Amino acid sequence: MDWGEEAARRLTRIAEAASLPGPGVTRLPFTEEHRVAMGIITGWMEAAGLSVQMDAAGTLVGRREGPAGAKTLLIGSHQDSVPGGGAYDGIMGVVLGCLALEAVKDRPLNVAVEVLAFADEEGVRFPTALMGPRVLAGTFDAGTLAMQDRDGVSLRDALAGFGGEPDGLAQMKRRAEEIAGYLELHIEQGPVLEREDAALGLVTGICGIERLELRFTGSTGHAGTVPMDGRQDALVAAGRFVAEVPGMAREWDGLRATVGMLKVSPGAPNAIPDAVSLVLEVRSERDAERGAAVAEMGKRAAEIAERTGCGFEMEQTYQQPAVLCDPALSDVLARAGQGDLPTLPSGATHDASAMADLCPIAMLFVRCRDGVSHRPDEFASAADMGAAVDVLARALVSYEPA
Ligand code: HGY
Ligand code: MN
Ligand code: MN
Repeated sequence: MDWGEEAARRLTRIAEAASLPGPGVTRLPFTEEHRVAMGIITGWMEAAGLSVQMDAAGTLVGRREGPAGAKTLLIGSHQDSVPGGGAYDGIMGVVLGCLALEAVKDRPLNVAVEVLAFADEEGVRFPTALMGPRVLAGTFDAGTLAMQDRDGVSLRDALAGFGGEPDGLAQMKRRAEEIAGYLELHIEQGPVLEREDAALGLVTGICGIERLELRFTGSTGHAGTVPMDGRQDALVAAGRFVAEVPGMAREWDGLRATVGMLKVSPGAPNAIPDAVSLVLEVRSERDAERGAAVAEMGKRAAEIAERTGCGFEMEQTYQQPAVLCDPALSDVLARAGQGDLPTLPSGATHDASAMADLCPIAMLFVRCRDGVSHRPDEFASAADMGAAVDVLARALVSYEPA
């Protein structure tokens, strides 16, 4: 079988069948689209000879038993997408894992293997993410079950309604000594492999993330009668800060800072804005630098607010530390790569970020056309996906857990 062409066929099918209408793929967790995807992924896992069940966190688990007492090697990624996202982000790692196991179905392995299709990595529907891997790693915060989506549905109710067991999550922590490691194959979502004319690359580490809500407060008034002098316009303060973010980010090598959400009130064309809240996201491979950058940006924001006669406060709403990939597990992929795979850091985060709290992790990137992701035109070629299946299949057959 041409594993790459099969991967392309399957990804096209699931993108069409399991998505809300509209450009690209929109498949949020614990939705009808997710349920359709579960049925399709079940077929992939069964074709690979895996036993299939959904765990309490809504993760679909396909398992191949190993020799008595053998450790389990985990392979996985996420089934969900961003709204109007691509057909490869996340789900590619699930289909390539299934195809590699299908390719070695009749070969003996030294480990048991599980393919994991996690429900929610993007954190779009709820202001939290990575429930699936965090439950396995024992780092899940049950308090997040109370978080609600835009319709006021709690994560708890959405999970229960999908057939998950919110009250069974605590018992799902895996025993680290039983797990050999976690491998995630993922589209690069950046331009590096394409620039290096490489189909595949080994990930060195995954950046850390911090998200902060910044609130600027001024005083509203009639846009036509209040003189320009002396206004306390919260949007002017926020706008001056947003305009400075790119320059501030460049002061730290490799740091990324983005303002992707902003709310204005009263939000009327004839009323001076008196309250603006925005979300600043800062990413870096180096947590200490990220912390220093966030502190400096907060300081600059406060100075801007003061100069504009506005109030200011900043609150951290999310953070996950940078994690390094395990050299020994990465070397298993490198040797299976039969040649020198280029290495690169990941600016995007992944389920592997959370799995690192349970076991060693390694990631294999697949070349991404034009470095475009989180967009309908995200694309990886069948040939490159086929190369990834070959590397993973060779890694599985040769793998000897430490
Ligand atoms: O935000 C990220 O890096 C990932 O796509 N959720
Ligand atoms: Mn993504
Ligand atoms: Mn992803």
